[in-house]
Amino acid sequence: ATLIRREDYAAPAFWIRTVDLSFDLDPAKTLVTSKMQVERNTAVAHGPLVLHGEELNLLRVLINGESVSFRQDGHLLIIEGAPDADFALEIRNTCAPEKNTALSGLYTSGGGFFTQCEAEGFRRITYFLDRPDVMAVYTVTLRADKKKYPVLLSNGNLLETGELDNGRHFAKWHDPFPKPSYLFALVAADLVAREQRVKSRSGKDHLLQVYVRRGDLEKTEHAMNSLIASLVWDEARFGLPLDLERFMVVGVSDFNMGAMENKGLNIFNTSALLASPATATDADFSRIESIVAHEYFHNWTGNRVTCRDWFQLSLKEGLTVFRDQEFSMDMAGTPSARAVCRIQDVRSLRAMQFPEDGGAMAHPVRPDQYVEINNFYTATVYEKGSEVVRMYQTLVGRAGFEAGMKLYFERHDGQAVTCDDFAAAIADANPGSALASRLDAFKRWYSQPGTPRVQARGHYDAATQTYTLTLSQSNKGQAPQVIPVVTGLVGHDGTALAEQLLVLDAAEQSFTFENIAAEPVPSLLRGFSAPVLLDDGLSDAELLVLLKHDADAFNRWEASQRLALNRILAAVRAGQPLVLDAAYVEAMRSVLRHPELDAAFKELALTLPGEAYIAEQLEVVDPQAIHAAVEAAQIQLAQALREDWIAAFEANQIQGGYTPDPVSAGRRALANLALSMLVLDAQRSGDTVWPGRAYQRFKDATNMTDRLGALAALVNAHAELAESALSRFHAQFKGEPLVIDKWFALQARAPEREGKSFARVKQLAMHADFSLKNPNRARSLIFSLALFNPAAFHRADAAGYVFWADQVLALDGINPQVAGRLARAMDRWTTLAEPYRSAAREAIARVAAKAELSNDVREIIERQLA
Ligand code: HT7
Ligand code: ZN
Repeated sequence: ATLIRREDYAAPAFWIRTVDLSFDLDPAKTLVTSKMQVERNTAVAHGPLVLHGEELNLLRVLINGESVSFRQDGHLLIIEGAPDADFALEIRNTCAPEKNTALSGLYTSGGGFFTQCEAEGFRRITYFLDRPDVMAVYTVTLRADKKKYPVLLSNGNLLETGELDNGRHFAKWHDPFPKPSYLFALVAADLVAREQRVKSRSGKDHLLQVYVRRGDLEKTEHAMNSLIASLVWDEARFGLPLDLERFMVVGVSDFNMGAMENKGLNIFNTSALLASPATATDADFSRIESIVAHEYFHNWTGNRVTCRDWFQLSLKEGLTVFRDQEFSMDMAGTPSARAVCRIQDVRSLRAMQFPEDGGAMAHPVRPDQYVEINNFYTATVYEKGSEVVRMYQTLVGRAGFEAGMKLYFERHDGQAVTCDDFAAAIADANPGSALASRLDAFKRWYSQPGTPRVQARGHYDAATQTYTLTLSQSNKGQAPQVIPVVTGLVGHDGTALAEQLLVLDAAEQSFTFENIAAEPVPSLLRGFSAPVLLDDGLSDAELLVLLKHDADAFNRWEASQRLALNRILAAVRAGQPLVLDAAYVEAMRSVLRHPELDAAFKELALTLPGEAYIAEQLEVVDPQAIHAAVEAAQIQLAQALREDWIAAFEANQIQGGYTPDPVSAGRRALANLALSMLVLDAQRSGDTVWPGRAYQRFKDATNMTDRLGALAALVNAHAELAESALSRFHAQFKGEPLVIDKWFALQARAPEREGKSFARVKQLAMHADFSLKNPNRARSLIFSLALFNPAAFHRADAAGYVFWADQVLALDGINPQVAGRLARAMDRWTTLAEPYRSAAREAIARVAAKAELSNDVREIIERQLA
């Protein structure tokens, strides 16, 4: 395996300007002919033409119509005698789509052909300069059996279709925009489309199409609406129009990630595309909206301006996540619905990215090296990358950021560029801003891994009526970063005294507020203005002031989480059972009873911090102790607030049809939380009424959110009725793979009780519906256990780790990318308490000992053992 280093970047020796590809599609053996116009890069001295190719059968290589000598070295095809003058290169090869279980390159799924080329899948289709800085204009001809594959799609505009011999037909496509090979796509399948014609602000007509399998058409309305909303938003917010007459979206059920932004032909995992009230939850509706938007937004941030090399991945991913988060907030509408979006984004950043930044795979937003680029599609590149973009906006203001984006496109449209180019555009558009004067220091966010720790301590001087805040930062001895700290001062009676953007750019700095009449409570990092761990030293009394009065909804929620976290950590650290105090319980009761707070906010405030986030606060992690403390807190909240849970459940029943709007979704979420608390409490008290009501609601529900919520209440409480509800659910939805995924996931994520959840997962791994070959199914069962159910996974008898090692090895033989992701479940093993730590090391060593591991898994495992 080769280590690729960012500092070794060199421009290619050749450019490929145009590609004429033709495919004779056959599942066993597809013939690919590629005719390219190639020219030497005059900026680079002489060198051979070196093309990438993997798992291909090479048939011929011609230069200007003549055969040419070449050699093959591993995955490289080397032509020493490539001419200096521009030339035509023709390559013919075959590949085997039906054998492609890795789902990278050209593969079959559900009887159709699909492609996935990012990051390096194109080289599994044909030989090419498969790197993002080589941009070409593509013309693509597809030939296939007409009956089996009536729909033939590729990027750009349809030029021609027609009939061929032997029941075959063809379609010819042309994409006028030069693009890197990772944005190439083709689809050949039996699909139907939902179509919509739209007119953009500038008056141009566009055809939008969402292609799916025949029975799924009614589940595409939400995706189409999300696409239209994305189009409108990008033109209004950033002045970025759709540049194509036709924009296609296709669903496929075997897919390694959520979706892919191929130019004009986005390909989606069906889980990120299909939704109906009966089969999808509110969370699914919201995820679909944001992924449809994300892929659409890539058309500018990623496709029109792309990455020079894969180290710059966050240039497109961090920026596009930022854009989809802003879109979701704007779609949510009200200030409190926007805050709910922000809270959800931060919760997931803390659950996924913070552990990554402290673990074996810690890397900067712009990594310095990799073995397998697929391992770097991470929460750091995506979510922390988005936080970095958000900090630009905080530092230059919203209008300043929009001006920066405008300059970025003016300078770089049609180019493959770097994160430095983006930083320069935002700073140059905002001379004199808090960013421009600190640009070099700000860029440490791209190069320094780890989550900075910020400490804040305040001092009030009554004599001078000043409040001095001293902020300090540290990140494993690295240089100080530029940390925007949006700060408010709140009076003990709730009066808003001040709000200011403080920019911390040194190891320690003091900021003084004048004319402060009484000692305030500081509300720091409002809206989570930087991705840091904050120690503000606030007392319970001060947190209660913020919970009640803070004008910043994010920090009100944060106070609720801090109050819970302090109690859970104290119990875990002391090795004592958790006993909730009256002050905390009463604070939670006031939130639940509050006449003005939204249901969505109440649900978030009353949900305890996740076990992964709790683990991040501890030096030595005992997953069972954390789980016991969280469970105790839940049981006590369930009992103490029983009457309030009943009231919340009753008050949040929605009459009438289903709509996934934020207000209704928030009410359903609170009703589901209340129901799960009531069923949990019934397990303690022996009451049968609430389990019975949950079962009834499960049966009668008219949408998946309510049905799954009621089922989860029964399963998570280990109620007796859970078994019959699970069988009923399975029977009812056996024809709906995405719902069966939920059935697997729900059981695999059930809070552990006496080893039952783990035993259930092992049993389900033998279920007739289970298969490791379909990534969604593998994720629903195996990943749910290993990455999302710590107490079921980390067992004193090491059985969880043995199971993990077996599954990683089995998956690696099928799909290395997905296996690499599963391997990550052990990233934080060094912080585990004994006996988990030793057992974990043994399991990792067993995987490492396997001779023929993929690069994907080997890189992760070696980093874990380093
Ligand atoms: N840009 C896309 C990344 C992606 C991907 C990467 C590696 C392997 C398979 C993949 N499928 C999609 C998705 C996105 O960020 O929009
Ligand atoms: Zn993306």
